[in-house]
Amino acid sequence: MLTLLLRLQFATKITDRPNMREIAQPQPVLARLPPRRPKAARTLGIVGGGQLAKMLAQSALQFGCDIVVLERKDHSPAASLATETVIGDWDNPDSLLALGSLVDVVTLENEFVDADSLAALEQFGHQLWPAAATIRTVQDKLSQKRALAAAGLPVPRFAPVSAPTAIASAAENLGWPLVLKKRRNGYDGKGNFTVRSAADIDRAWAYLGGDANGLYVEEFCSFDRELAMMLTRGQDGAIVAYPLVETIQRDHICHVVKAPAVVTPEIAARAAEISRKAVETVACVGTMGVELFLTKDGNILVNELAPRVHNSGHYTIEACVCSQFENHVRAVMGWPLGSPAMRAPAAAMVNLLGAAKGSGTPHGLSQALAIPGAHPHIYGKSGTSPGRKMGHVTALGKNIDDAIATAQRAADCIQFGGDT
Ligand code: AIR
Repeated sequence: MLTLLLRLQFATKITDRPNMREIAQPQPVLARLPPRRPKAARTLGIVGGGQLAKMLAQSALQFGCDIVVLERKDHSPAASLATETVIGDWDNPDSLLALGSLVDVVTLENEFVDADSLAALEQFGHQLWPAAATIRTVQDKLSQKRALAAAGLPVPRFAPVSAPTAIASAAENLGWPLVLKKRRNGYDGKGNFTVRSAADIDRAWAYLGGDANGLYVEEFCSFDRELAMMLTRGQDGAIVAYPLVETIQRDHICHVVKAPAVVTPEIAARAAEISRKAVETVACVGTMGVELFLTKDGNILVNELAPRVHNSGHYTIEACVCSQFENHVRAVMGWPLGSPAMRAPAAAMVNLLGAAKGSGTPHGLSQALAIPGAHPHIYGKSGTSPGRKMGHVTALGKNIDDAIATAQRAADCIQFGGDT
């Protein structure tokens, strides 16, 4: 890929009127950089160019890799780090093959890519991690739940539903309320509807587009807390597990992550055992997130799997010897995994969400940077809207309260939106 440097030259034209200067339009000059560094050790292709791709790219660049991103548009958070962006649709096998032809290894930053198109990539001999078979099982939440249940892992009770009438029948078993979910393409609460009684069924079905989308139901789990574990599995099957964390969600969007979760050693051990088995069940290569419920009676259930780096692991950039992003790159490249151990007794991450419609430019960054120990990350999205994930702040501490206080103080300084 040829990297082009856009250099703006400002030409000043003196007019014939005395004391009047007219500034001419800047003249863009395209200059080709001289042949640059040697060929990259390896080139990583990432399907998707959002914040997860950007943080993956930052880790891959550390190892001298080149990055190529596949996105629908030319501007994306990861594009500024990539040597090239292939503009195209993820679900189009041709776009995926174009990406595959430019890189050594392809990985994904979201699980919504059509599994048949991914399988075509593998059939043409391209390396893809996680494999298409893993994505196929995980991207359909019903098949994911079936795979976990078949492996003996604890999950909320669930049932397929192919018509609104099936919801009432399922409720005879699962009780009210229950949660109607889209089988595919739902995240951050998009794709769920809590059905409190038979009177809600038609509204829920219409809201989730049940006639066009595959849906299923799950029992409503009245949990005490939401927990999560990040793990990375190498191509050789070796697994490293990050500490169990607690996630605080509002309106189904993650707001705060506390690391490590303050739970008994028995609960931490049980969560680790379940998470490890979940990763093995779907044979995920790379980093994977396991979202868990801690029920009021002290049981652990698997809520959902994410076959990718995950919001609940962003704290690992500063807080762990080797971050979830670095370990993902190591895993997909076939390199040895690094230590997931924490560098501090506690860490907290606070998400920066858009407050209103506006630009992606943060306000108050400089005030946040004045707070010692706060590490803001700004994703570089071109616009914002209420609830959109625009960045995050991580802080380490001697205990969790200490870490949260620092991260929250910095996060409170930064606003996105309301500026256009
Ligand atoms: N993402 C993917 N699955 C879940 C999440 N959070 C990340 C990916 C994706 C980005 O969110 O990095 O590219 C999309 O963010 P947005 O704000 O454009 O919806």
